[in-house]
Amino acid sequence: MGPLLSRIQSPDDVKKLSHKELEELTTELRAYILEVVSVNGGHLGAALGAVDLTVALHYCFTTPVDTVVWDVGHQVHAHKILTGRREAFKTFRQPGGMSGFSNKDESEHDPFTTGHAATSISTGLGIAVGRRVSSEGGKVVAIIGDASIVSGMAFEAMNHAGHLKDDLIVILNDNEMSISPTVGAFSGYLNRIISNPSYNRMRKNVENAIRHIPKVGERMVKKAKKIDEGVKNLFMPGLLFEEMGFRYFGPIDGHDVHGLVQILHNVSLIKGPVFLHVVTKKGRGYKIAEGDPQKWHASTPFELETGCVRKTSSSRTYTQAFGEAALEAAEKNPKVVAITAAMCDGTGLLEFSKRFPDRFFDVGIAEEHGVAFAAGLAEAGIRPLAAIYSTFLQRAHDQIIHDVALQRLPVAFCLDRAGLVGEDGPTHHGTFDIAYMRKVPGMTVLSPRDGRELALMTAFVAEHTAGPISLRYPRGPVAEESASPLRDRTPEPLRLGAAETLRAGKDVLFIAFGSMVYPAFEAAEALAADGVEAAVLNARFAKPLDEETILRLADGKKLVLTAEEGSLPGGFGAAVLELFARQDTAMPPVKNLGIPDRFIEHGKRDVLLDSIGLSAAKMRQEVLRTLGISARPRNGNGSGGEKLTSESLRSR
Ligand SMILES: Cc1ncc(C[n+]2csc(CCOP(=O)(O)OP(=O)(O)O)c2C)c(N)n1
Repeated sequence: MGPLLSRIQSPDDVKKLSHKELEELTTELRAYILEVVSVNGGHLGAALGAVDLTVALHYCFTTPVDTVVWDVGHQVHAHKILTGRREAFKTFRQPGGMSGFSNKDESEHDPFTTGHAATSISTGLGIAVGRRVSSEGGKVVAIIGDASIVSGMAFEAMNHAGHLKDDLIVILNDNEMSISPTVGAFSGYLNRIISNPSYNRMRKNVENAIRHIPKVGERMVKKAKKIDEGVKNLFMPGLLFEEMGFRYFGPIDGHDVHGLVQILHNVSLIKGPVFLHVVTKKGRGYKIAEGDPQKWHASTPFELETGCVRKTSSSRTYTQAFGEAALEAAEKNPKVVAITAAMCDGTGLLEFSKRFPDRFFDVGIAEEHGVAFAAGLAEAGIRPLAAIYSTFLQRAHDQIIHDVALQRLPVAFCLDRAGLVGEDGPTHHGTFDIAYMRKVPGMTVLSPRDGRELALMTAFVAEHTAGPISLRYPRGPVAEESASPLRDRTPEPLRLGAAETLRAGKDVLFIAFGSMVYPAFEAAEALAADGVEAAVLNARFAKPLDEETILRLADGKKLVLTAEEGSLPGGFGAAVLELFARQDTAMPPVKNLGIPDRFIEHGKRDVLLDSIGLSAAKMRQEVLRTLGISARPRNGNGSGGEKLTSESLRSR
């Protein structure tokens, strides 16, 4: 760690630095960020790009008296390091360590726990207005990226802010990139502002003029008005923001820390909403990342010198399996199209976008629009595959109900990262979709046990015409690449609402959904050694349930366990309970295994799953505990690898 950085305990220490030292600090921060992220992995490009802005913000403002709201919160590394978390930063994204995003439980300097895009202007405005209502002081700064600002929510917030006229500084951190290059007409508008040659000639003069505005309110306002009106009249940059009620300043060099300090100081004196357009470069200071900003948006651990990524696994992923199956579906049926909301690569659609550029739509960070757009396509007879992460589709819930389901339209929702996602943590875990989809009238909900079944299901949803359908699949390697005995079982052909019986057994029934089928099967195999005969049903569909098969297999069992990688309230297990409650005859006792009614922290996915009882070993324990059976000591490498003894069970 650099000598300056090792002296920084809090933002107060930043304020004591000279301008030259501020620059040195940005260099030391970048080196430290690279040192940690290269070992721990995580978001990188935007974090390196935001270092100078972060230093300038902490020089000019005093958090938490002033509030700085970072959008998404994937670029707050320098902010964390400067706000008392310098040493803790070494535990970045580690289990039990620091989160990879803004996190209000970590520090009073983080006003919100974030991870989803385009919320900062709304929440920042709320704080600004809340402070006015309760007669409290403190400036509010909301920072947002050029891809997020096109989200409906950001525009809604700006529209409101321009109307309310409360003091609010919105900083557009424009690096011309989303994860991939920013898409859409608006990005063209921003680009024209940045690249307008005549404006650029003037830019330095404008910056200098703003810097030298004196510290007095009225004169400052007049001068600022004069400057920005002059600029506006000459070149009209940022006119749109002006018309929305903001005072627009920019574009400003986001890597000139000295210039940023002066401009931030001066705009902080202006009353009402201010819009500061700052231009940064993703990956700034790390040439390898600057050269390929898409790849370096986030990374697994890598060699600092070479940029060589240390691959954690070479296994085929569900994302790949979906991408290939979507391509096949599109080849078969010319009406099949794919939609992504700024996650082309993440949803496995890169190849699709190249092969079928006219049938691929990246709507930007605009999940609500993406879903309503899919509704329109379906109404026009097209078969849209709306490939959106489970967590981000939460935002489009009304469109799912109002624009798709109520119209009985056959939109196929393809939900990647459904379940626990690991190191990204609670903002990104896709735990709610079974519940939020299952309750929608006319919705079909299904999930595969492995990559082979995902291929079957993708083909199925692409041809499903009876209303909307939701296909969820987890993050990570396909289950058939594990050592599980199920790998040798090719999935049976798929039929709407039909489950797949995988194992017979008279004592216990596991009804598992999606990613929980393999662990349930392994638990059942292991239970045989304990003298428990467990049947396993791969539910395939959470809606419609295969009621006939479930009731038949449940009959006479000592215990039924449902297993899902989704939230228990309203989830798959709840559907089975509802089915049992409708029966006139006595049903066996049921245990629902799933994600409890709380937010789950970040960590390794398999460790997190085990911690909430969703591993084969924990499922086995649950059966033994419930049935009051002592576990037989196991040797060898059975499910979960954990050796259970009666003592260890009793001590639990
Ligand atoms: C609602 C939502 N959709 C998608 C994402 C995934 N995502 C994370 S960062 C990002 C790009 C953000 O780009 P921008 O706002 O320009 O900020 P930058 O990363 O360039 O700083 C996307 C699409 C998200 N976090 N939230």
